[in-house]
Amino acid sequence: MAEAQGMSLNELRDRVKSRLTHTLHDQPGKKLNVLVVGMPGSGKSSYINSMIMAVTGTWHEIARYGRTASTHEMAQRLVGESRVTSCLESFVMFDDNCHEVGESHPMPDYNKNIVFWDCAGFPDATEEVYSTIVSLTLDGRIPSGTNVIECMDQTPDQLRSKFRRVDRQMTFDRIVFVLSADKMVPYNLVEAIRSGAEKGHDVPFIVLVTKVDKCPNPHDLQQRVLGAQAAFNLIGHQGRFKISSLYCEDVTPWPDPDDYRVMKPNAEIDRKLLNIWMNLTDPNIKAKPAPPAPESWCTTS
Ligand SMILES: Nc1nc2c(ncn2[C@@H]2O[C@H](COP(=O)(O)OP(=O)(O)OP(=O)(O)O)[C@@H](O)[C@H]2O)c(=O)[nH]1
Ligand SMILES: [Mg+2]
Repeated sequence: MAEAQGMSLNELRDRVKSRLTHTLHDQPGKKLNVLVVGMPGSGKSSYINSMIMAVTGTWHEIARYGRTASTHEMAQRLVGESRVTSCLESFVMFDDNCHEVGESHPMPDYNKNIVFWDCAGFPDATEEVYSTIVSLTLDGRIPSGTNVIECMDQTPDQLRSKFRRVDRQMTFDRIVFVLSADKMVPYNLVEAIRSGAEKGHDVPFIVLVTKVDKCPNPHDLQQRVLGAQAAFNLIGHQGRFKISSLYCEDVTPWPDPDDYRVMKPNAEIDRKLLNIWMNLTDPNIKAKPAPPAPESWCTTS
């Protein structure tokens, strides 16, 4: 990442656009899959939208985020309005809506082969259930659109038998764990995801601490970050730690209520997220392929 230091924001953005355009260009049909996990309301959906905004400068809500869900109670109420993610849902990044009407695509030769998977946050799931769901997801056994919240009351064995069908084309290349700076580190969830991710996959991690603006005291923020680093115990380049606020009404609202735009570009957020793009698209960081499925399981080609 040292090479990205000292670059102007525009240079960094151009470098990222070039990386995105060339990602897997020698492997037609293959996708770069990124699984986004974290506690409810931590900012997973906002992160996906913000990663597009950092590259294009256009706010495009592909993952529905909790518009006003500043508290968990509000988030609970919004479940009925589908503002809270309850499914495992895949999003092709930089689709044809990612730019202003009348403008051309910011990366005309990009293959639309980067897919982010927004996974519902699980407030009450046991470590074993969450870790099984993460592991099954990484095996390519949970299809996009599955309501994973409804699966939470099942046992690991029930889950394994429910999701028998393996998509052998599917591998996850990265996991992004989103942690909110104003909340305690969810140790159970961290452990569940670590063990789910390690079961035969060894998927490189990025931990992103969000909502830094909600933690104005630098000492408190430092304590949170140290606690999270200890919980993840990230080593080598299998793990990266990032800290940034995301595009949201609290931090980056568009100043003119009569303007159709929702979020105002923010150079500090863009720089941090573009650096995350550099890491996500680094061809030297690789996940191990998922282990072969037992023969008794039905597989898709
Ligand atoms: N202040 C502040 N608010 C943020 C930030 N990032 C996201 N938010 C807000 O936090 C709320 C929850 O964000 P979401 O992106 O919906 O969170 P989520 O993790 O997808 O939530 P679930 O789908 O319910 O699990 C929304 O109101 C966001 O606008 C941030 O960095 N700072
Ligand atoms: Mg969400």
